[in-house]
Amino acid sequence: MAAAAGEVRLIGAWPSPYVLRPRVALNLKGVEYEFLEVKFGEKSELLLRSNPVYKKIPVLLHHDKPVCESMIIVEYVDGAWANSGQAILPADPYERALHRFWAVYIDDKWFPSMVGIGKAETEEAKAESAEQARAGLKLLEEAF
Ligand SMILES: N[C@@H](CCC(=O)N[C@@H](CS)C(=O)NCC(=O)O)C(=O)O
Repeated sequence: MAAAAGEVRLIGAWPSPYVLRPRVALNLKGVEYEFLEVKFGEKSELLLRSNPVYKKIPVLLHHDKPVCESMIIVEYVDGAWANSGQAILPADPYERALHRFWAVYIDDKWFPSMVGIGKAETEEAKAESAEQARAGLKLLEEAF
């Protein structure tokens, strides 16, 4: 869906998995947007103004109004462009709750174990994080 220049902008960095969420959502909806690439960890003036609480990417700017937090952005995109592309979240409240639950699980449990592999200072700690990540993936496979 063609958007007027500057109507939809996304502040992000390409390697961030959190930034991928709104990018996938915007693509599924066919919404054109401007990608405002920042360096990983860089706090641009626009980022600080748009997300003063967490100071994190991604931030969606729709008509200059900021929307923060990747899953909140996905839900916003789903609602704001409800009539274009495919629905992202299920309409049924229970199914929606289940989708939100697993998104929170990925953020709170699974992703930290992935990060833990890279940050581990001993082989033992690395193996422990890898095992947690594997178990988390198995759980996700079973859930879906
Ligand atoms: N809960 C946030 C997490 C976002 C997040 O952690 N973003 C990272 C990039 S992957 C960030 O901006 N890190 C910079 C920092 O922590 O200062 C979301 O889902 O959007």
